[in-house]
Amino acid sequence: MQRSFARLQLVTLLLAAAIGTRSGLAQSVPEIDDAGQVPATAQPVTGVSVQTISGELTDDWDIDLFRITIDDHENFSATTTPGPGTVVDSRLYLFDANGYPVYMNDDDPNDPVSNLSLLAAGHPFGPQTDGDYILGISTYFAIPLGSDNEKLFTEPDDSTAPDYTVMNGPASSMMLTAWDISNIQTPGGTYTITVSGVNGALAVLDANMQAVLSGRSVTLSWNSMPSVRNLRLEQTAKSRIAWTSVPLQDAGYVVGGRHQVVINDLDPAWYSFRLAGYRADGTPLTLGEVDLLVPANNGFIVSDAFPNPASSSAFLTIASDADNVVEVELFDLNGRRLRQERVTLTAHSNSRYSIVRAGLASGVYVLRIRSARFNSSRLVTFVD
Ligand SMILES: [Ca+2]
Ligand SMILES: [Ca+2]
Ligand SMILES: [Ca+2]
Repeated sequence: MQRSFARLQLVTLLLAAAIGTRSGLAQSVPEIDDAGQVPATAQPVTGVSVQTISGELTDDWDIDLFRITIDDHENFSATTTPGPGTVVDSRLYLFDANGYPVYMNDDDPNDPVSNLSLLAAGHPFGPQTDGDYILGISTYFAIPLGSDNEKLFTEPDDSTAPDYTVMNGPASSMMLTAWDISNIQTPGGTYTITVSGVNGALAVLDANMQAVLSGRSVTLSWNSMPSVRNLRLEQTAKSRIAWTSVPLQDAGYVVGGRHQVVINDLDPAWYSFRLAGYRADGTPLTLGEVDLLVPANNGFIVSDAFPNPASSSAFLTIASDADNVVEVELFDLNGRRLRQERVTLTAHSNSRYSIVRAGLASGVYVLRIRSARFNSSRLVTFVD
């Protein structure tokens, strides 16, 4: 018991330390093992207020990519800084979350002698929105390539009198799939990338979630959200309060394309589906939400009357999978029709039908809701 308690205390302390770090202290993020060189293997940078990212290009041809969240794109910058063992000639690259080129730089225009690099803030080639990006570093001079084997960025080496101190914009509409390392001329080494605008705060992410209904099966699809952890799907029938959670396979690191999941045998009802997850630093995210009517075989849904019993009025909700007109009739228990009304329905939207007591004695009444292909009834009780 004593040992367990001590361990618990340690865990608590570590948690407190982690939370303390998250609540504002600037962070130094180390490379773990070896950061990958394609979007699918980029190392996620966790935490907020990231100030530096440090690691090592272990070989001349090592390339390291990091997933970062830029929450202040106008002030985003990244620069390699000198230190013992630092790589002697670096290049820095920024790609969007899917690996499309944003901008790159070889030599810092403010310090071209160092051969270190700067992705300058406020540059027209720089990031135009907050969100998730991939920051890359290599030696001079690896060349990022698209799936067509073409260069992703304009290259200073393309000109006869190359200026290595410019910011280079995209030269391709492809995303990063490989690197040309045949021209690398400088050895690897350690690096420290100092960044600004990388605070890891919540950026709006939209997974473009969509639902397609077939019978009583729904296919839900959404864009990959590479930086999202513990992705889960939640669903609720509209009439219920509780959301039930369906854990999904962690979609982290998957890039490009769309994910999809099929949910079968849904009971006829109104549903909301919600895609949720967590940012790497633990911030909860809602990535998409979609409403869906799963109609009964006849294409209609009619709720029970509510409240029931009622004192002065009740209502029911009618929905259809197509534009429709239904007839709503009210009978007493002797089968006498007391009211008759036509209700116009718009496809995939709820129509609320009110049953006003006005003049009805207390007792049980039958509501019949019908159209050419539908006939259903509900009971409503009025009490004094
Ligand atoms: Ca490395
Ligand atoms: Ca690497
Ligand atoms: Ca350089």
